[in-house]
Amino acid sequence: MVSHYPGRLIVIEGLDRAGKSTQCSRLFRTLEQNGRNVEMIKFPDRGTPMGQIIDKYLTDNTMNLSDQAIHLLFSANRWEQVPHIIDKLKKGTVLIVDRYMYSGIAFSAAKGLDFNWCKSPDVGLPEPDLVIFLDVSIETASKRGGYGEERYENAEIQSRVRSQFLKLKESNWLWIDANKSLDEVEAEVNNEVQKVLNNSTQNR
Ligand code: T5A
Ligand code: NA
Repeated sequence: MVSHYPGRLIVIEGLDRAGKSTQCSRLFRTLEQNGRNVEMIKFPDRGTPMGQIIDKYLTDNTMNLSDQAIHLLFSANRWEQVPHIIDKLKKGTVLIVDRYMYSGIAFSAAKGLDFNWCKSPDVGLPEPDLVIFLDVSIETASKRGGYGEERYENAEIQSRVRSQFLKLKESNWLWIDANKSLDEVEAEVNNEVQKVLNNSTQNR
């Protein structure tokens, strides 16, 4: 599916420590070097007032917030960026998005909230042209830097989250084995993104 704006929305998803932020930066650099008008966005955006509550929730296990309330905050944290996202897409920017609604749904549904209820607050967000899912094994992820510091970083939660992601997978998803080296994953990402961008140039 290709959006009706000249820009493109590329989402990178995956479990914790799958390499999302690293691959987003690498993709950004490549596209920038190729002369593309490109920008990176990350969710949660911890820099806004809502993002600061989310950050506290993730880093402070003693903070009590109902599962529904934090779910809605994560979603609102995306909605607050929508005017900016649409503005950029209208200007032809390629937006690289580090986590999106899929993380929102998968993490909350993994806690036991109703799957369809979890989906509803994000209905209407700009649809991605491509979702790249970095699939890392829990063993590999747990050996990567900083693992275990935040609320959801344990094997049991991560494996439940992965099953929820599987339910969200659609035809515009690319599922990559993220246990491979950074360079191998990067090559696959570049390859697939290039296809989406070539496609959109033809359609313009
Ligand atoms: N969440 C998020 C919700 O519950 N609801 C929501 O709506 C949203 C949006 C924080 C938490 O919030 C939850 C999900 C999360 O539990 P976050 O801020 O995205 O989300 O989390 P971060 O801590 O920023 O990121 P991650 O832990 O998910 O890590 P990344 O970005 O996947 O991994 P990255 O690139 O930082 O890499 C981690 C380390 O691994 C190495 C890197 O060099 C780095 O040291 N690495 C590799 N090493 C070898 N081979 C590879 N292929 C490697 N890839 C990465
Ligand atoms: Na990250």
